[in-house]
Amino acid sequence: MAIATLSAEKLLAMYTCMWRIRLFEEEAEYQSSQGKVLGALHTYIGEEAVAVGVCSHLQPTDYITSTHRGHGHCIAKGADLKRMMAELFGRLTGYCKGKGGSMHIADFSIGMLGANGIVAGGFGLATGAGLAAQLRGSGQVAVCFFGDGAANRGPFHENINLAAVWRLPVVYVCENNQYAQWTPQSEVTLVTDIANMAPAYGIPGVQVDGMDVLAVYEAAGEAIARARRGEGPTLLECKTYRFHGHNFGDPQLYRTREEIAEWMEKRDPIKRLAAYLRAQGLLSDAQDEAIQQQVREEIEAAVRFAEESPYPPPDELYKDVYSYVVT
Ligand SMILES: Cc1ncc(C[n+]2csc(CCOP(=O)(O)OP(=O)(O)O)c2C)c(N)n1
Ligand SMILES: [Mg+2]
Repeated sequence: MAIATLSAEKLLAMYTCMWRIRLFEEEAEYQSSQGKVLGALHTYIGEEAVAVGVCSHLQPTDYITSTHRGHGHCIAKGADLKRMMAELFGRLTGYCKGKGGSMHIADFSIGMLGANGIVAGGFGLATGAGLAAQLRGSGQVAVCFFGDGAANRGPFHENINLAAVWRLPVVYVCENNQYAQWTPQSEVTLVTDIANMAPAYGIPGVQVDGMDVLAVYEAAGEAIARARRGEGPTLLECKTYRFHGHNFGDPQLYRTREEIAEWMEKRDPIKRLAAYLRAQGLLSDAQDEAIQQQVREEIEAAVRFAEESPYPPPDELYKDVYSYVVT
């Protein structure tokens, strides 16, 4: 565990947030198994340290862009669990009035510019947000979360190059969980350390253990401070692992049970932070249980809110929906 000078209050807030993500995702999977969640569900279980380590530095006025696996980013940036759960349930009170589902949750009021069903779809949004912040001279930063798979798409290269040239206040955070859907990363690129691509664009590339929230926090802090100073973007690669399938229902035939068990048993980011907090005398059994209980209650309230909310009425069908008509 990296050394970081954080207050007990901040550390416990980070710990609580990691549990909030974990338990939200477990509940979402359960609700999906009950047929309550409409549409695909990609959970962030195992990767909590990345979103929490990075977002713990951000203000509501800072921006993030997310991915198809976006719940952790939303929660770490301060999104409302009730509106998130309602969106998964397809209800009118959800973030997209129930019409977007898991992959389209956005909340501009907290700088969350959107989950994204298009792999690598967040790059242009984050780079644009960084450009806007630079033009305004506001000191805001934009963080682009993306996966190892997304690094093989054009937007990764185009946006990082442009942000480097214009010294935009953007931090590109690669969540390298070593798989893109069902494909091991090593089958689709010879450069499995994504941070090593940074020098090609003339920017710093930093690799960190993405299962260690304090290590992520430390590295993200430097990258974000650099961006705020006007020194340009950083490519931060967090080595991580998703504990569950690519999406809910994935039989995971492309990796072994032993590999999954090893990561879950030895590298669980929540267990690691708990062990650190206990060693520091900052977390007792009773406190730990109280934190988890508080989060469970928040999530139960979110499920109740979603269940009690109406589905969108038919006259909502064409509202807030944009499409091209090809004639
Ligand atoms: C442009 C595009 N191509 C393909 C897909 C189908 N798809 C959805 S998620 C995914 C894998 C993405 O892998 P990665 O970027 O590593 O993110 P992870 O799922 O590991 O978090 C693919 C290929 C898509 N949604 N968008
Ligand atoms: Mg991946």
